[in-house]
Amino acid sequence: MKLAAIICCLSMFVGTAISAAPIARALSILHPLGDNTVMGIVKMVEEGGSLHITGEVSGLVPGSLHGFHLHEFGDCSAPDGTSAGGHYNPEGHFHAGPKSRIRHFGDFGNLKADKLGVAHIDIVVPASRGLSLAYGRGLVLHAGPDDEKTNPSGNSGPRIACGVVGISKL
Ligand SMILES: [Cu+2]
Ligand SMILES: [Zn+2]
Repeated sequence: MKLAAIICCLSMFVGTAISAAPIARALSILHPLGDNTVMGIVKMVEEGGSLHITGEVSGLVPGSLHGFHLHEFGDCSAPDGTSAGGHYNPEGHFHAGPKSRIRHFGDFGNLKADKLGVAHIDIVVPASRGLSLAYGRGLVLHAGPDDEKTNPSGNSGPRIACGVVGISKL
């Protein structure tokens, strides 16, 4: 009985120690969907109530704009990316742009390709609920621009690249 009590207390201590370690960085490799050749690497860091999203996506039409979101599921298995589900929206808000506090958690706005067809990502979004919500979900890039107002997804068209968000050390 005494031993059981010790093991119980010990496991509680270990459990507390593990959950106390904050995980504040994420990485996602975007893979092309269907016939696209779009590829990318995206990093996310939690910085005092915001998410800072950086990275690069290549294989885009020069000068083009593309809706970019965190979707509910980290499942990019469907050829058209629909297995990733809709925009991740734990608070039940309407679709909006990345600057809005009232938006889908996953509304990251648009990526713009440069003249070489490469989008350089540098987005800061308010994130009152932390990055831990993003792990294991799916990042999706769309063929068209996100108008940042039309529900449920900003009218940004088919999905052209998808990646799962993982815990990162760097
Ligand atoms: Cu999307
Ligand atoms: Zn949305």
